[in-house]
Amino acid sequence: MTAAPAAPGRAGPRRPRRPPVTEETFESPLHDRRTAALLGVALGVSFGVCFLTGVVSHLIQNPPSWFLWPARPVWLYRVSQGLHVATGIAAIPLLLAKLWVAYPRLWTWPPVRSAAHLVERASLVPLVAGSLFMLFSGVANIARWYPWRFSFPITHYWVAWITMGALVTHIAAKLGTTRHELGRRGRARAASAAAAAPPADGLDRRGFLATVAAAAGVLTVATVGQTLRPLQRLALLAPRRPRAGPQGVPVNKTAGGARVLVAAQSPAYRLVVEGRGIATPVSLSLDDLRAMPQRQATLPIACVEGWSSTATWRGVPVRDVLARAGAPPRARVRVESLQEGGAYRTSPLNRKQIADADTLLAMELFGEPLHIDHGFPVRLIGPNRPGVQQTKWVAKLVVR
Ligand SMILES: Nc1nc2c(c(=O)[nH]1)N[C@H]1C(S)=C(S)[C@@H](COP(=O)(O)O)O[C@H]1N2
Ligand SMILES: [Mo]
Repeated sequence: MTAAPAAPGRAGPRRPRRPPVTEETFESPLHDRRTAALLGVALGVSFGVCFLTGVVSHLIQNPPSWFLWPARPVWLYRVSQGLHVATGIAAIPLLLAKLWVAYPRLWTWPPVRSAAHLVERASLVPLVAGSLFMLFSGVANIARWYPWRFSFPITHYWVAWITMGALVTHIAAKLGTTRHELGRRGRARAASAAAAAPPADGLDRRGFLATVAAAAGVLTVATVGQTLRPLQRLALLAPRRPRAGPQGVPVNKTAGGARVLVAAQSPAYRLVVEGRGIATPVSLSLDDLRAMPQRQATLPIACVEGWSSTATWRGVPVRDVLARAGAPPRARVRVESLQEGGAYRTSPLNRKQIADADTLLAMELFGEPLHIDHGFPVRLIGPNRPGVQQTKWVAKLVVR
């Protein structure tokens, strides 16, 4: 007969009580600090690029007075927003893997060791919730699915700052561990541990990380063709193809959806130029605009949703129309659409964009009159602008 283990409490000496589940309960060798550190670095890079490109996109769309976004190079916004969406998508498998590797640490005992440890643990709440929200809302937005009532751009922007604040706290707290795990001694220790105990079954660290990298790679290759022409045929998971749409260009908002079918096709259509320095508003018919010197430009539409499509446009430079209306030099302009509601019915033009001859009031696309869904009779198209600012069905230029 074996002795029964002493019942804790009444008779035996008091030992610190441990909960039934602790960090040690989780046995997979993949829940280790080195795997977590490697994934953390990959996530830090993708979140960093995603955040910076997101802030740039936000500044372009809500320009403060000190911010003057240039019109050149033509492709800059396309690349920056393509990176924003691609790094966000690639971060999905990285984040899920990181959460799985690190979650046993939630059962760390004792739960709080010091004030710094408390801050570090508390910052996990905004970090994890924020990261999941950012990736989920971003994917829903590019799929044009809005299962919520809040404004996507405003919420996505502010939650990004909260998440980054929590991420900086987290990195500061983990810098020592990461350095150690990825440094020479960490590598040596990991190698000797692997030699001592080769995994009996299942994935080893290398296999696990390769699987996560492959998942990120497949997601990237299956979506990045929405903006990278050579990979277009592989863009099986992308919501848009760069050539699918009327006149070979995707449409984001149709004329019917914008309720401009009647106004856009009315013979009474006039483009009005008014505002600062213009005593009497100038009103130009389509024939007036067609009689002016035309200019052709090959420029992409680069949507915030990550797709882009290059096309050849023809029309009148905005600066020529402003000159004809007698607008003062170095002015700024607000472009207004015939569309009466909706967030994208107006867009700003800064002085660099106006000075660029390729900032056009376009009337033709690939040599044909604009399709009404692409903004007939007149749309704005300018170099290095986000798609949301390429205003369709232009009715008015307001000089400011
Ligand atoms: N008036 C108006 N213009 C608009 C929009 C809109 O909703 N209303 N959407 C913008 C967005 S988000 C994009 S990406 C481009 C797309 O242009 P396209 O439909 O010709 O491809 O149009 C822009 N111009
Ligand atoms: Mo867009």
